[in-house]
Amino acid sequence: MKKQVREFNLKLLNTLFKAKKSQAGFTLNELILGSIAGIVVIGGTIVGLSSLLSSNEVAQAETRARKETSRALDFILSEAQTAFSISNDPLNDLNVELPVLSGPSDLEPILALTIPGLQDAARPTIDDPEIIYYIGSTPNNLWKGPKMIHRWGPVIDREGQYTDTWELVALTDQISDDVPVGNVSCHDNQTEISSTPSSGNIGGFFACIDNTGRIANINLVRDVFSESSNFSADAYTAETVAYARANDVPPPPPPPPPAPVPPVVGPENQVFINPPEDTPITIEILGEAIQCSSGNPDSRIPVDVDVSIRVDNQTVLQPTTIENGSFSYTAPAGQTTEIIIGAEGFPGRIPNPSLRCGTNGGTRTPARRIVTNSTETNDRNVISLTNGSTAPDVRGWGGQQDAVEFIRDFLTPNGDTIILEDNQVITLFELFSTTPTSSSFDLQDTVLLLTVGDNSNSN
Ligand SMILES: [Ca+2]
Repeated sequence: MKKQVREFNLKLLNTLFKAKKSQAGFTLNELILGSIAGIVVIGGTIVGLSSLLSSNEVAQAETRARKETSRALDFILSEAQTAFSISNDPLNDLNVELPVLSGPSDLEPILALTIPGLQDAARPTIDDPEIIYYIGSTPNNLWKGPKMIHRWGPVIDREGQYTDTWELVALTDQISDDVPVGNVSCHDNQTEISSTPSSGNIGGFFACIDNTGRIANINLVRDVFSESSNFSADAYTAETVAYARANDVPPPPPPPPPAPVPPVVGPENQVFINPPEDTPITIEILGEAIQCSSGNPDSRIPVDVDVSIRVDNQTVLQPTTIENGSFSYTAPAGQTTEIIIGAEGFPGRIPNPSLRCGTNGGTRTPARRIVTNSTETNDRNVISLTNGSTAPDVRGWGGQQDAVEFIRDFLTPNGDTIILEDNQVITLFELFSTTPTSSSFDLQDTVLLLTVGDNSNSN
């Protein structure tokens, strides 16, 4: 019995010893193997994490490329679709020479849009200057290359309206410069517009424009790389088709300046007009010659000329003396304006009292007042001349110039006939005699030119 107990104790001790021995640590081999396995596991984790971050960065860059490309294409498309035409030869086919721009020196025009009605305040004589989209280098390192799109055109204000200030503006960057020439395939009836090839590549902004200048396939190839530029992915390519306003009726040209409104000479030589829009009237004194004594210019009688105006038979301007030789008034649209001229000599104003006639107790009335709405004398004492009228053939009294001398600028070369614009009337006054056969009846006591409307290019 004691022996059995002893053997049992030995087994137990042996077992305990083995167990204790196994809990004491790993063998060297176990440690080496364990270390290698650990490195593999950790390393795998790092590689996996890095790959995850990198693909996330690629995805972000691709998303950004897609957004930027679509934003730029949308803008170009919306502008191209308001154009009347898209040039298929933008280097040679513009209304104007390519503008000299203070941008990158390698700008090449790809799209030139004609949008009617645009104006560049800096080039006021150019009709319909084209908006031009260029491909070129970046202007500074705020933009990423290798190429970018620049827009030359009118600044758009906050309300989305074109202004008349034109600028070169960087539109979008990261445009590729290594699109193989063979990647562009325009149709037969299209012209390829792209940058000058270099090593068999063109820039990533190019177009195929149909020969009518109405349809443009616009292509944009944008490089995709991360912020840190430590990788690049496949370039992002997008294409859109712009239709110029092919079937639209062109807007009407601006209305021509209104034709001169022909005045109508009334029965007493007053002038009537009824203009379709507010119209200026100008009266100019061409000359006066009336005097008390034959052959003595010092006895010249001062004359006052006055104007009164009636609109639709209501007096709107009481007789108003013309100062400094001319008078102007704006006749209102759609109403009949009657222009009445009065003329009267004042012998009492002759500087030398001994040369004055008729006023201080004299029996004559040497200078009567003539008004062009009176029936009293106007069949004789006022003459109105219009284009084609026969020139008056009367001599000046007492050494004065003949009537035609006052209107020499408005005569045919032979002096027989009057040349005037249709909106002009010359009015001649005789202020002394009422007898046309009298030698003192010389029809140049006052000579006036009336013009309706603006006649800046008339003679
Ligand atoms: Ca005279």
